[in-house]
Amino acid sequence: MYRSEVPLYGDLVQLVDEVNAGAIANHQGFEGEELKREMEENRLKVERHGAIRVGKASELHTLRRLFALMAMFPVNYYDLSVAGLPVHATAFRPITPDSLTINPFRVFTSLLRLDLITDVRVRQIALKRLEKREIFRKETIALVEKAEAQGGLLNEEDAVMLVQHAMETFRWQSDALVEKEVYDELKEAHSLVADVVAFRGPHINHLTPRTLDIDAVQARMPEKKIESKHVIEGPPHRLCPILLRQTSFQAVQEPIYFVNPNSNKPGHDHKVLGFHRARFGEIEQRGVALTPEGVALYHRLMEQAEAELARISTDLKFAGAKPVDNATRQRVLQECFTAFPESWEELRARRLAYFRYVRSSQATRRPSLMNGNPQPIDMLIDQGLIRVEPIVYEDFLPASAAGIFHSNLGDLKHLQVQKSGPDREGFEQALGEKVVDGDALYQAQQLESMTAMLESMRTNMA
Ligand code: OOG
Ligand code: NI
Repeated sequence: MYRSEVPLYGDLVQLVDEVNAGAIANHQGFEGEELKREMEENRLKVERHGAIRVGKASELHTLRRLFALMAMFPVNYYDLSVAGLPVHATAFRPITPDSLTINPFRVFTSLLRLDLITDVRVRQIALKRLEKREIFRKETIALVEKAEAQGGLLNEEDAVMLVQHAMETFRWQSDALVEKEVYDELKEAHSLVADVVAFRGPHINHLTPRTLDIDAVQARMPEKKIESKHVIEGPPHRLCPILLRQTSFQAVQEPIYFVNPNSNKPGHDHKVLGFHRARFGEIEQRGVALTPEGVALYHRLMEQAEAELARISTDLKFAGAKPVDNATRQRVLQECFTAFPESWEELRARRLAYFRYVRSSQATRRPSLMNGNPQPIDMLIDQGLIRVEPIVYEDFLPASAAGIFHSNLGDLKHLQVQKSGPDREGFEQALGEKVVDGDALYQAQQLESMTAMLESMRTNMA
């Protein structure tokens, strides 16, 4: 659906597939772990995330119930008000290793926070328009209720129907919910308010394929006539990739048809033509999930880099030059991140990242990388009896998300957003459930792999 709606997205996916095929061909492999590699390549072929924005609590609540039927659960709370955006968000995604391997589809879902809009009139218009809006088909609601009554299950026929009806909620609808004057007024307050309130549904605003080499894709975008966002968000290139790096292409301008207040008078067209920018493309490269210690080190180094970049940017402005370009940004980040370990073994030994522990098929002795006080498990790794595999970071980074939002909302000159801090409680109340803690999931995955591995060693010895 999205590919036919936004053809440029299809071009981007093609570019990503080309780059990924090259990266896989050059890959040295995981010590003969063919099966695992194959699984990861299959995952990579289908791996996407999308994003939607909803306007009211009941919409988020129904989305939660709908996604739960697809084994997608809200993970983490993201407060975007710190970046001047009147939304908070979560990401619906699979949470078990098995379902992540089949298809790790995630939907970054934002809820509008009208309480942060300072203009009382705009707030009231938005409330009134949203109140009457219904983004789900009645068939969707009926099937969700049916499934819930059957313990979360549907027969095949109903399941197919549910997907078909539910999909319509996310489709682009060029017929606006409001008149042009209302759209203009909402947009003046904040483009995000217009994007949510002026439409009949929460159109998917981007779908993001995962690449193994984001620098290559960014460099090759002009080849496909794709105008990329100017810098890559997140950490720099690393030999052992960490967390998440993202870049996007600019939103496309699309026609929309506003409600015509004079349409019942003779001689007036039914609709009023206008334009809106909402839908864009994005790519991402995912690395290892970091422990709280790793995340703290990441933030410390990012802060250092941002301070240095701010200094360079001021100098450039002074000299009348353009803003900091991607090459400069990456160079500064690289310099700051020399303080971040760049081998899996060190990341593991210093407990900065999460790993899966697996028994090795053949023990291969190798020189010890340990110093200090190695634990028994470290010695087994040293002796090659245990192998470790990085656990992929499956979530998002608020600072990068804010950068992506901003690059696609255009110039926010008339920013009227209160900085009132997060409202996790309000979000969870709307959701009807607490969000899952992403960190706890990685920790559990690491621990479970360790337990299973030790258990298998014990049975083997007995
Ligand atoms: C969501 C932006 C956040 C990401 O990848 O961080 C996001 C939006 O623009 O609605 O998708
Ligand atoms: Ni995204």
